[in-house]
Amino acid sequence: MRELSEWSVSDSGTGDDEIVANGNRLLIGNGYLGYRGTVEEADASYLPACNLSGVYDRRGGLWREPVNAPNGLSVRLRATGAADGDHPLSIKDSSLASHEQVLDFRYGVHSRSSAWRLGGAEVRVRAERFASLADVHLLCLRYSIRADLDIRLEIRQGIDCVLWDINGPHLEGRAFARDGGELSVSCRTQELGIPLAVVSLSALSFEPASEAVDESSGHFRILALDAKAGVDYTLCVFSSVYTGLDKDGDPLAAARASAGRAAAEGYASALATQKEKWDAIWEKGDVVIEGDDYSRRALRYSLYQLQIIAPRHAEGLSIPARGLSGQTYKGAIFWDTEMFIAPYFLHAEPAVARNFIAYRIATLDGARRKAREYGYRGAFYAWESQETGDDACSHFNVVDVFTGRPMRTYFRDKQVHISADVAYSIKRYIDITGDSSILDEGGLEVILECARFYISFAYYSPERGRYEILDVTGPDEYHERVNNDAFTNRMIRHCLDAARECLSLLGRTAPESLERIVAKIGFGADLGRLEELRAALYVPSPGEDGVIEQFDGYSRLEDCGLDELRSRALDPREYWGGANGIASGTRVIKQADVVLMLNLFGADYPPEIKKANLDYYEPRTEHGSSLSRCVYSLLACETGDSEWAYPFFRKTAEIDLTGDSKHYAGLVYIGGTHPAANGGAWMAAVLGFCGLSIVDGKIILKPRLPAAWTSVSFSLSLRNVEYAVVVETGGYTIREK
Ligand code: IFM
Repeated sequence: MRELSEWSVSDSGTGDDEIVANGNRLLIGNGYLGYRGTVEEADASYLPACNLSGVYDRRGGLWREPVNAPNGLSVRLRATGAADGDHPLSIKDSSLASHEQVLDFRYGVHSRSSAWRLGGAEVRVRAERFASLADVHLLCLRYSIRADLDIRLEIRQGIDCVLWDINGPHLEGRAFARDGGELSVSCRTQELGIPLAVVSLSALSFEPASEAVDESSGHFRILALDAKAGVDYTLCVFSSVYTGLDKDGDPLAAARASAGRAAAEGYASALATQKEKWDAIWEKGDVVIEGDDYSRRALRYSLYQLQIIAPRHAEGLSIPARGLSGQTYKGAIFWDTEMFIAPYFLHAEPAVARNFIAYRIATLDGARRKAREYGYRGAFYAWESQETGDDACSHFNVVDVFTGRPMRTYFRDKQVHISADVAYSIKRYIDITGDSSILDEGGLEVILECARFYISFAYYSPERGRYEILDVTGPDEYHERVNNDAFTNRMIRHCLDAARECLSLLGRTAPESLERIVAKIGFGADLGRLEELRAALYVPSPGEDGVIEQFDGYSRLEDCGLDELRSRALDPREYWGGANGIASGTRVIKQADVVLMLNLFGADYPPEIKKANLDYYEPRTEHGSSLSRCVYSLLACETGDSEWAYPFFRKTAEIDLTGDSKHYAGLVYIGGTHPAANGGAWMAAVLGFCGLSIVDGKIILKPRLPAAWTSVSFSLSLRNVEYAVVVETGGYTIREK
């Protein structure tokens, strides 16, 4: 049973599916690591993970994916002297009498309370943990045991090295060390030999009857405890993770120092600091919806999911499509970050949005390599980008449910809009923050290289006297290899405009920098081509009925309804796109496409065009991607239909609470958290219902709240000034904080 309260979500499920869902739902993290919401006794079958940001590994010929660190918060309890024999006290054991896990999403604290009935005795465990914001390497756990009769227990506490990996194992060369209550594991990744160390330092409130060490599947202390009825026995565990990518010297020494500092400070004090840090985060990042408790809670929970993966600790890191909830989607960064996640941070904490751009600047060479690989110039960003910017997306990215064979997919080579998405996010950052220094720090180079990619990609049709964009895949991934995808063409036009505007902006503010950058990448020869392409690039416009055809020939496809299409599916996991997908020959689309374009370039289109396309495309949209519903919600707000938009917002905001989303693309597991939808929920609430936009540094609000909401309050960080904004049905107030 799941319950959502003001600042917490709880669940008492113990079935296999519920355990996996809670791993995502009750995730804690701090941008450096994500720690799944599993119980302390979890073995690999519970899919536990301490997922590290920006650390990747490849084993053999398998997909490259992020590394899960050995689990330094492992605690397993065993009743060794119960009347009815030995019992492992796990939530899967038949002696379990009650169980509940709670995530406090105000302070990022996961807790659990579980009781087991063993003959006449009840043993209860209460545990609480958090991923420190003060020291991002650190996880802190307080674990207490109480029995109502005297009972002998065995506690196995330490670092579990048997991990849940999708394409692992990734760590080798394990070495253990021990110093009293401090256990450590040092190892390295297989592919690049990156050193990694985990320390687990425990402080006990009791004297164990005996103590031993177990090194079979990790590094553990085995503590015998003669528990007396009614007495609390507590372990505080401080676990620290460092890798060779951290700039702190030897990972083991750094992890020992970090855990040692925390142990000296103590759990209670570390928790108090954690709360102060979270208060500061919410001061900038909170959004409070009044009048509708469920929406307020679900939106805050979505923002929590974004905050726990925000990379604040290092320059040049971004956010993967499944956050830090595991290795799904290869831990890769998609367009999700630029188009769905960045807007929240751009308005609440622009420094984080700047870091996403720093990541794209740092990976520009990877994008250049990809362009060259396909015979183009400039920068073709990876569809699935890891630490170097090389594309982790395979040409066979979905496994067919019927044959078990990998299917040729075209996400990697045809979703060319990705480079324009990157350029879009840089331009938007400059427009909103007014901070154009990013141009001189690599931003202009990125935009110009993206423009150059399109210069070399576009095809000039002498017959039609225009440039066309052929053989691409738009956001709607069910229709591959199409011509003149409206979204893609419009995004490319924006990229060319961004290049021209940023060239002239830097020319005004720092002419020497401009000269240096243009000379460095030899863009002088492309300036004329840029103008030519911009002047003659074809962007599809609305037909007589106001509808913009998604791509050439879309309207000639079978117009079968969604229900009819669903009835044709033979397997609930089958992939609807690709060469033989059931959607490919129809007008059913996977996710918002033209409608997204109308949102991004709203000023170009009158309201009746927006409405016509909303009405046309929504019934034909599967919303098979978590990126879809928020986009419809946004456009419906603009066309004045907030009530229609409202359920789309709710579905988006609750996605990681309910766990209601696709878990498979063909046979490939795609479960985890959904940062793009979390960001989409913010967009729908603040950009959609509140009608926020920033024009020339000025805050514009056009309130159109749904009937259930009485107000929305949020902070806005604009050009180094913090504002408190309150939007109500009939008006708004803006105050400098
Ligand atoms: O980027 C998205 C894509 O648009 C749809 N499939 C999932 C990807 C990752 O979220």
